[in-house]
Amino acid sequence: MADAGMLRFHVPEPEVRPGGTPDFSNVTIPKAGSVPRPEIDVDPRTIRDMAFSIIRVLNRAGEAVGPWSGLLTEEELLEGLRNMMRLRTFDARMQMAQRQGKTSFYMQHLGEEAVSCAFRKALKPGDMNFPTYRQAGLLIADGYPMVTMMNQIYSNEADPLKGRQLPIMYSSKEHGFFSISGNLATQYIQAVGWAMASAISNDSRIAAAWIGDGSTAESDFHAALVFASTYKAPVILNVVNNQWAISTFQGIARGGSGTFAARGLGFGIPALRVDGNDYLAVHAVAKWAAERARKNLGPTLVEYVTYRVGAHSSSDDPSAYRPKAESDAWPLGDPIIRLKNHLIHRGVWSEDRHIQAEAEILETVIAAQKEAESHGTLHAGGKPSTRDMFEGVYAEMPPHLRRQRQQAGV
Ligand SMILES: Cc1ncc(C[n+]2csc(CCOP(=O)(O)OP(=O)(O)O)c2C)c(N)n1
Ligand SMILES: [Mg+2]
Repeated sequence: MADAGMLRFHVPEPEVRPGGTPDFSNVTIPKAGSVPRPEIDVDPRTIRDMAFSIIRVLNRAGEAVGPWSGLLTEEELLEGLRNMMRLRTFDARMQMAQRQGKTSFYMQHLGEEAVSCAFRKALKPGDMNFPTYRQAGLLIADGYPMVTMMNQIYSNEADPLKGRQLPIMYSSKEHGFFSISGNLATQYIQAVGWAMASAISNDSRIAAAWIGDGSTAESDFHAALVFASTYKAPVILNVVNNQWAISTFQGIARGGSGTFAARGLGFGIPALRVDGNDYLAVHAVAKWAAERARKNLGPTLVEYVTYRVGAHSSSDDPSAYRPKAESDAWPLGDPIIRLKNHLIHRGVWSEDRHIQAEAEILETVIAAQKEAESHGTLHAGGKPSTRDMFEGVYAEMPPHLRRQRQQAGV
């Protein structure tokens, strides 16, 4: 049959599948320091090309270069390194705890530690994040107690959420961490709504919306952009592009747009892409976007270009859909090693101090774990009270729930 007139359906495919050689030659990486830093009140139409570039500060020699560098002190950088190391150690221990049956579920941040740890430092107390399950660094970098996070993961008697949430779905109003929703993308419109409410009530607190590459395919993402751009909401619209949405590669949700950042252009929202494995670049871009929000200049869309080194969750096996060595081939490296090398280059850190810090951090994480486990784990020890199940939803308990509670004898 002649081909003329026959329609074809297009399904984007990843470049390589298991067994193949990883290849990221299609990811264009600009030189560190090469992307300009515009004024925060720049006309978005004049910076459209930034949605297709990548802002980078740390170069391959470990130097911090260009107009986005120089915002953090050495103490702040050392703290950043420690926070990322704490998150990585926490992840490793909790992943192991899941394999030991102490919790039903865990999600790691391996390779993405810079995104949430550095971002947190651009916010002020009272600002509110609407995170996904892959931003625990927002809590860790803000000093939220690890033992409380573990209590939540174990759903034990000290779990502040009383076993009502899936493990890792933390919530802390005091630390600006809105309750995580398992229904992807719902938090994006909530963040914009919260930011609008803050502005309507003449408050000074800003919001940060978080979403993964895959979840931008949800209509909530697009609806959020309409409201954010129309009302110039004081919100930072974050998209964490870690290349994968479980087994689906980012090309499916990205479609033909070129980049996720470019989604903002149709709405007139300034859109930046940043090296998500560069602690300094993430912080500088977050700060730029936060200043815009605080000065009533409206939303900023930020795409963090990173790579999900670990499995999607403890229930996932990535060897079924991507080459095993793909993470080694990722051209933007590892966020902890890159910051470590930078600090060594500056003469304020060393290989020995790094090894010592690793050991100290492991010790404190193990101590927190012991304390959390003394309050119970999934199948052993203390649990939230059955009574908790009935409380915390209604201001006044409806009669049918009161009856059920009486029947349960709690
Ligand atoms: C509305 C909705 N659809 C599907 C799912 C199942 N699901 C959970 S995580 C996930 C992948 C999300 O990928 P991405 O947004 O890229 O975030 P990442 O896990 O890579 O951080 C999917 C499909 C869900 N939880 N909610
Ligand atoms: Mg993803």
